[in-house]
Amino acid sequence: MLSSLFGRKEQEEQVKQMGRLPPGQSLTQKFPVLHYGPVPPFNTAAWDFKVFGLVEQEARWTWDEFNQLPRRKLAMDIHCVTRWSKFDTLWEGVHLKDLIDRGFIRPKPEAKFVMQHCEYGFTVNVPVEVALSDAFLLATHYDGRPLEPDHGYPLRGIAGALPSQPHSDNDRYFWKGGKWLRGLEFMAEDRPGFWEQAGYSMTANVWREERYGW
Ligand SMILES: Nc1nc2c(c(=O)[nH]1)N[C@H]1C(S)=C(S)[C@@H](COP(=O)(O)O)O[C@H]1N2
Ligand SMILES: [Mo]
Repeated sequence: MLSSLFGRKEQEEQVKQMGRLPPGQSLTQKFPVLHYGPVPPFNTAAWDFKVFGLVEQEARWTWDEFNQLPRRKLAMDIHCVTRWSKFDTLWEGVHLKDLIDRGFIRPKPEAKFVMQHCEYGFTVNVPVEVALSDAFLLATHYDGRPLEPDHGYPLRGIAGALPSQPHSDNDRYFWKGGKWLRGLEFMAEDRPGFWEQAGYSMTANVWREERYGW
């Protein structure tokens, strides 16, 4: 953990020396909010989560059912394409690999990409390896509390880097986690999501600084 006794600049120097500050990023102690469009309301009774596309069997969970799935806690460094990074953020939620290992989801062998489907039709694409990596989570909690509405309540994808393992090939910019997540579609071919259609990178690797363009 970075000592909060230090100021922003000192903390940034620390993570830089640890190899955790990607090129072109700077450390923030705040938690900026970034998204397109309004914050959707959450209706417990109407909410569901769907897994579809290239899976042996489609799945659908209500909010109550989703909360019975196996859970994990995860510390993450998150890196926004707008150049702020936030370190040692703590998340809790459901990990896709646990769902697959326990047979809740069975992707077909030809599934190579996952599209996250969010409220209001927002989408974001990642390769299956990223979605199944340790640095990706379907998060319901941040810092021990349910997500704030602005940050994706009740469920969002989290993409980032593991503090203990910087420089993995699976480390993505933070936009690769969709807020207000409602479903996952397994796909054989890659498809651009919302920001990718607007010119952001399909791959979004933070260490290779893949910000814009395909
Ligand atoms: N549904 C939805 N999710 C989204 C976005 C969005 O516009 N809509 N923007 C992405 C972008 S560009 C970023 S940087 C992060 C920001 O998450 P935050 O607001 O919690 O910092 O959410 C990502 N997830
Ligand atoms: Mo972003």
